Amino acid sequence: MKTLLLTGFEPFDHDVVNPSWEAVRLLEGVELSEDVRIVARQLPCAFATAAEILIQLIEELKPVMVIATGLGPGRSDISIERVAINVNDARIPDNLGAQPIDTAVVEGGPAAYFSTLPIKSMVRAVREAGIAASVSQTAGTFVCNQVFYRLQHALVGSAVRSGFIHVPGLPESGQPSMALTILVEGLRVAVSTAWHTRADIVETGGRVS
Ligand code: PCA
Repeated sequence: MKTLLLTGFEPFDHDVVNPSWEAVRLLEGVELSEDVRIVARQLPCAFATAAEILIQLIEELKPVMVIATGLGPGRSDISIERVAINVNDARIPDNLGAQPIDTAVVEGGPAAYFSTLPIKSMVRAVREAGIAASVSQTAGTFVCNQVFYRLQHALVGSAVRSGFIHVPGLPESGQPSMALTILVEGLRVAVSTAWHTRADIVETGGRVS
């Protein structure tokens, strides 16, 4: 059996749950095809350790695809990220108290990396399943963007495609939200579409602002 590595984050900013992990852990073991199944892992919300752990997991599990997910507070849909940028600019401290401001993710690295997932196809498939989704043009400048950038940096030139998805809060957060069962189904559709689609489609999938 081959592995599609799917990660979610631990809670941060005084939250007690992180919907990215709550959803991803329910997808552990899901078979995407006869020979590929999802392996779910949690990442710490810390600049010093999250990307290191992800890269270690890639070495250990030798996945055929890697999709990281995180909570995007205020997001109202499943946001398929297009681009990771080479900037850390933390609005709040991470779970280890680090708050890098205007530092590079990778010193001397390119300004940005694009997702290598078929982002438009993923948006379309999730929408066709009746679940809100869009392409997002920024993954922010906190731990999620850092992990996304390090992920793309680590896999440059590799046949393993990778990317990042931000998810809304849960209804009890009082923020724009999505129910957990819908989130799980939306992520399942997004991940399955990523795995089964080689060439992306060309159509609108972004938001107006
Ligand atoms: N969201 C944060 C970090 C962890 C998470 O789930 C972010 O968007 O950077």
